[in-house]
Amino acid sequence: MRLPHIGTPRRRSLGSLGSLRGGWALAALVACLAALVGAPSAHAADPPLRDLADAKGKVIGTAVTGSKLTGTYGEIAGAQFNWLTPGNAMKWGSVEPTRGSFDWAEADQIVDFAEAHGQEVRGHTLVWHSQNPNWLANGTWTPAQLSQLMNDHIALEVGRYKGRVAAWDVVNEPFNEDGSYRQTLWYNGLGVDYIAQALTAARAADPAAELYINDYNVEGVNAKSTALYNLVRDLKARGVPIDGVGLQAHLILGQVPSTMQQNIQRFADLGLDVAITELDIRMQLPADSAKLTQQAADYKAVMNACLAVSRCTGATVWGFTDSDSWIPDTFPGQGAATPYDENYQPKPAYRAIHEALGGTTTPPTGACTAAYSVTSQWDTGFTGQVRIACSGAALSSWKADWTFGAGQRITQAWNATCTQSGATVRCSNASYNGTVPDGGSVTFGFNGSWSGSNPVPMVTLG
Ligand code: 9MR
Repeated sequence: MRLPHIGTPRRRSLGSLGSLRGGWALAALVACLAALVGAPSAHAADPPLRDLADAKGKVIGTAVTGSKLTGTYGEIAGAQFNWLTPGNAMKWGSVEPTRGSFDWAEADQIVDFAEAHGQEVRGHTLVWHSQNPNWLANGTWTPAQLSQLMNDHIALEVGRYKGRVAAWDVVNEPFNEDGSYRQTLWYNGLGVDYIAQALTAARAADPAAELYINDYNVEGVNAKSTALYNLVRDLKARGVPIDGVGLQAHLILGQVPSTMQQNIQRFADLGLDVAITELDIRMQLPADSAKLTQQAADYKAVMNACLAVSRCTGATVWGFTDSDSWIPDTFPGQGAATPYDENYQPKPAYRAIHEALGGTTTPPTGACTAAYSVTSQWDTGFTGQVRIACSGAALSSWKADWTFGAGQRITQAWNATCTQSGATVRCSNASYNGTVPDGGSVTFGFNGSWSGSNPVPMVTLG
């Protein structure tokens, strides 16, 4: 596994109050809730997930959509993760929708973004039964033609990103649930040998890239994972290039397989790396605090199963925000499967990943905290305040930062100097209120504009 670059530490924010749609009464309620929740922000800035993962030599990745890599989505994707996987951009149907006519725009964009942010890329995916272009899926091919098409595709795509994509999901989802081979274009045309052929072609196109077979429902010990185990054991024995297995880990709330660590270990014992490649944990909507707490425990269990095995490279989440998740479209009524909510506020699952990666589990005893509240709200505007309070700690000059989740803009501030760039607001003390003594507090206020919703952000103190 390649070690990701060490990123610049960023501050975290915590918790979520969801989105608020209009109304004075609701605004007052939110003000109370925000005060009660207290938006705890540790005085010392907490490291982002990627710094914790880097320190352990592990992957913390996310699937991304290229068109969304701006604003808050781009900031979080760049700040928190050390690996990116294009969610759809590198699939055959995306890159060659018409035979011989290529569209690399989104894939290039994601690889460029990753490089600009010191991130590695997981290429996904070269040989799959799904999301193939119609011309390929509906064509009639001899085995020789099929083999040529597959080999040429791999040579072209892997070659294009040679040295820039660290690992490839070369073959995706080759098995049925009972461990038999899935009847696909590739299997039906070429037999099981398509897998060895694909791996060999990928190795030739970029000898430095790590080559994986990736599948779902193979997280615990079961018939399907045993079929995968037998396959990769035999490939290795035959000298076919294979570096690892990807366990997708599209999981259901409360159903992390108890044999996950044991399963990871048995692949590792073959001399293979194991990556958690598409982690999400879905629940029946609406989410509530009990479900989110269970989800956090589930995320932690997955992280711990991986971290307990040195050859487990780490985990990639399949979208980091509930606003960019495949679950609601595929499983109607289910969702909330990722570590951030739809307004980019971290959920308990985020904390769980943070803690599993070695982040602090309990807030320091002495701390300064910041509580954001909306004190009044009307059709297009609102007044808000942040109260900074210290207990067992003190501040001599303070900064309070947050990220708006729904396009809000600060128009005016008092008792602080505030600037806004994109969604990011940075405030610092006025000349007369920089000191927050132990046991004391400072409050500053602001007016802002909003539309659609006005969710409460979490404030980070510095
Ligand atoms: O996240 C992807 C979604 O946007 C696509 O509509 C879907 C089509 O099948 O594929 C999703 O990603 C899949 C991944 O490529 C392979 N494992 C299962 C993922 C979820 O379906």
